[in-house]
Amino acid sequence: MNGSRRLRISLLAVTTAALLGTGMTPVIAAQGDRPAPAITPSRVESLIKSNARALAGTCSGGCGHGLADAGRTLSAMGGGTTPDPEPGGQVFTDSDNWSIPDGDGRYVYSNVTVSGVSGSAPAGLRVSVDIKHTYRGDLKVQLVAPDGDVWTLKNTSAYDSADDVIGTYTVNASSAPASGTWQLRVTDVYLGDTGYVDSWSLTF
Ligand SMILES: [Ca+2]
Ligand SMILES: [Ca+2]
Repeated sequence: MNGSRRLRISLLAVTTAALLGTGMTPVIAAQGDRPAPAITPSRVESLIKSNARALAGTCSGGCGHGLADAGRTLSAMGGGTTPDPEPGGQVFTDSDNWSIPDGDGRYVYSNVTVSGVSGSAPAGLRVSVDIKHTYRGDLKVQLVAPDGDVWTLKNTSAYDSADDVIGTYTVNASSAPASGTWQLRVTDVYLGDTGYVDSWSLTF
């Protein structure tokens, strides 16, 4: 992706468009992953004016610069007219509940079938996990790829007595194909406290 196109520009006062001639200043805020020093308030103002469209009809007291045109102004700034979408996009989820066997060495598996994603899985595959449990240190949580690759998302920890495993892990899964059956597998290594996989998802 072109760096400059990552610039996300929000037009906050498009509705004040017709007010250009009244002395009010529409606000255009620039946000982005990198500073955009070229976009200064005065340049924005100038671009709004030079890209404005004429107001229809007549205005008592004058029409000012006219109607601000967000699209034309953003194009003139070198930005897109549509913000880039958030990274990633396709989410595959299993939200069925799966009880985790307690302290007997067995795993529970929850499957997510990915289809329609060609090639390899991303280097930044996001794995969101929601496991309800009364002592999360009991749990070892792993991701299994369609080709059998395994990544450990979380290991057991005898002293981690907090509840639940809720979070998002990032896995370099580029060694695995994207499409196929992915598994979250969870084991509980200490008897007593119990829980279940509430849901989990993969974001490609
Ligand atoms: Ca347990
Ligand atoms: Ca659930």
